[in-house]
Amino acid sequence: MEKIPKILLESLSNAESVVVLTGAGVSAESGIKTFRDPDGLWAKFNPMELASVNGFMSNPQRVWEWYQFRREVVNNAQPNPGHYAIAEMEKLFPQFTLITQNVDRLHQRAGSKNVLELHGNIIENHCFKCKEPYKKEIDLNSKELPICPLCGAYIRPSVVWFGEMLPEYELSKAYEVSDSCDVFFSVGTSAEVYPAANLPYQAKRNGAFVVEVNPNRTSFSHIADVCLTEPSGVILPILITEYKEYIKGKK
Ligand code: BJW
Ligand code: ZN
Repeated sequence: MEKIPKILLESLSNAESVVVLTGAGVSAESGIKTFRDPDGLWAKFNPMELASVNGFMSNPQRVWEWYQFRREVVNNAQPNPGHYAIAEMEKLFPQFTLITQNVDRLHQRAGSKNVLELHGNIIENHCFKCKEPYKKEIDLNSKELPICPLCGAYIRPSVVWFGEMLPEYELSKAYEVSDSCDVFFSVGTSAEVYPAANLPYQAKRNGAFVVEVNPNRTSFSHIADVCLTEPSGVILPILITEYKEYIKGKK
């Protein structure tokens, strides 16, 4: 029995441009904790202490160690079928953009090429003060907080913390593709953090067919044209299979 509504398959078959926005839920099946689920990171850790400029300034060592711990988790994780399905989508449509809030680089490891990282990533680092990229390899077993060779300030992970601006190019490109796409997917995100949470609304306002992939309802669910309420690692591979069958049947 088919699990994907026909109307979605039909919209995809007519689509010139498809956009996928992802959040932490996509990596949940890889064993990486989300932020706002009951067992998520923010249930155990204070975001203002660990993911803000003030948090870093008041205890840089603690923040650095927390990111070292998260890097180790990511290093030991593997992309899951949801990541691979999204990487395959890139090959199925004339224009495809993946906008991710995720900082774990699992999309790229699954083969996604056209990726806009809205919140940076935890793999790279730069100087807290002069912003110069820090290229030396980081020993994941070391707790030592590196110092910038140029200005002597602390090195920080290249993520976007609360209160910080998102990278300009990525954000403007994300708005541009969301404004003009035919089908927009919001996958594994609670859609609570701005400005990323504006993008599905933006797409909807501009006439896109909007799909939410999330086992739980979000504040955005009532706006979506279709809600696929299963884990992304389960439903996205099914979507790909059913879409290919649908296209074959249309020829
Ligand atoms: C599954 C699943 C499965 C589970 N399959 N799905 C009021 C006061 C102060 C600030 C603000 C304010 N109003 C707005 C702001 C701005 C603030 C903001 O939005 N705050 C809100 C929380 C209210 N935004 C910012 O500060 C941003 N900058 C900015 O706006 O600059 C201008 C400005 C400055 C100052 C004031 C106002 C404007 C920056 C945001 C940076 C976010 N950074 C983080 C941390 C990154 C680094 C790190 O990882 O350490 O990014 S926070 C965290 O949330 C992370 C994520 O990318 C982001 C989004 O979370 P996501 O991905 O949606 O995860 P969850 O956990 O929320 O949801 C997971 C979902 O998956 C759930 O729905 C599950 O159901 C689902 N799921 N299993 C599919 N198998
Ligand atoms: Zn520096």
